[in-house]
Amino acid sequence: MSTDSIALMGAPGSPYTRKMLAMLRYRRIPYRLLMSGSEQAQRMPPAKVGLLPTFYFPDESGALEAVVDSTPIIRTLEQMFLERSVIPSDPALAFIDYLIEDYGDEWLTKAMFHYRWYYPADIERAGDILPRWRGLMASDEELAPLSELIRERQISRLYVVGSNDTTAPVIEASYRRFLELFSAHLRHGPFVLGGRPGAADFALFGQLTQLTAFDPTPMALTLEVAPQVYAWTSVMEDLSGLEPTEDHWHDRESLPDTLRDLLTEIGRVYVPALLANAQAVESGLDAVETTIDDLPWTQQPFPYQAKCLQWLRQERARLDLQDRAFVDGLLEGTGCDALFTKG
Ligand SMILES: N[C@@H](CCC(=O)N[C@@H](CS)C(=O)NCC(=O)O)C(=O)O
Repeated sequence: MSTDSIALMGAPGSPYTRKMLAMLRYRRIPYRLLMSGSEQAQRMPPAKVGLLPTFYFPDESGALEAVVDSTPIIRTLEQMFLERSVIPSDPALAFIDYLIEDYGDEWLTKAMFHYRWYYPADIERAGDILPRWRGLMASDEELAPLSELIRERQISRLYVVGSNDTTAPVIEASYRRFLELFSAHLRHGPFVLGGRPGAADFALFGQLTQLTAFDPTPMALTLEVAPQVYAWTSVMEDLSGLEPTEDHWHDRESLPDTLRDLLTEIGRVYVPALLANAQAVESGLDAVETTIDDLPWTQQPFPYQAKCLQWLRQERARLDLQDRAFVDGLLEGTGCDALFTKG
């Protein structure tokens, strides 16, 4: 077993797996993907929390240790490999990149999971294909019970992302707006923060691999509303040929207005959900009750996302006064400023 490549376990239907694979390709970091459920994957050390992707890094003794959570893993890989960084060198833009990465990982994923397990056509497709990724030689008879199992399990987990009849209109309207805003923003890119991709691009890409190219309902919507985003997603799959330079990042003094529009969308939907969730977790409530877009929003409290809010605040607190003033100026009036003024 070669040790000079990074080992990870994942699956094609896992948006965070796709996020990290595209990032590894772009950074030309040698890796080997162990398909979730495969014999090879089962021989690897288990992670404390069973999440996809799971990475395996050697500890001091050289033994492999299982590690999960793509955002801190990206930062670990930035320490291990110095070329082709996905973190903007301007600390203020690095914070904006972090905020948009978090939006992709924690809000856009609500649309991804919602569309997949809410509509019959999508439930049918996902239930049919997901077990095939683990059983390429299995017969349809063998796969049928697995399909049923996966459908039941995932539909019963819709509450984790807060997808229900009350929140469906909020999630769907926000996805449609994201498509329109991101389409417009790409014309000033072709990436979120300029001519080279950041962690934010890979986070958005991860969820879009499913929303644009697998689940039939959002796929049709994306092609209708934002063919640009459909095309962008397929290009992001492999950026190993790009030759990024420092100048490819946007200059903070000439950021396109479309970036502010995107931040305003984040402030409109993700921020109120994040703040209400943290409040509910802190107060030990059974439910998060708030309004988003003047519409009711209700979901079960999600402790992991309460941590996401803390990490966002820590990232901003790490900025020096000048960079923080710049970030606060950029976020003022977008709704994202509430992250640091409320609660
Ligand atoms: N914050 C984690 C999220 C990873 C995650 O939730 N992965 C999904 C698959 S895309 C998963 O493993 N879900 C648990 C399950 O389905 O049991 C990351 O960024 O890596």
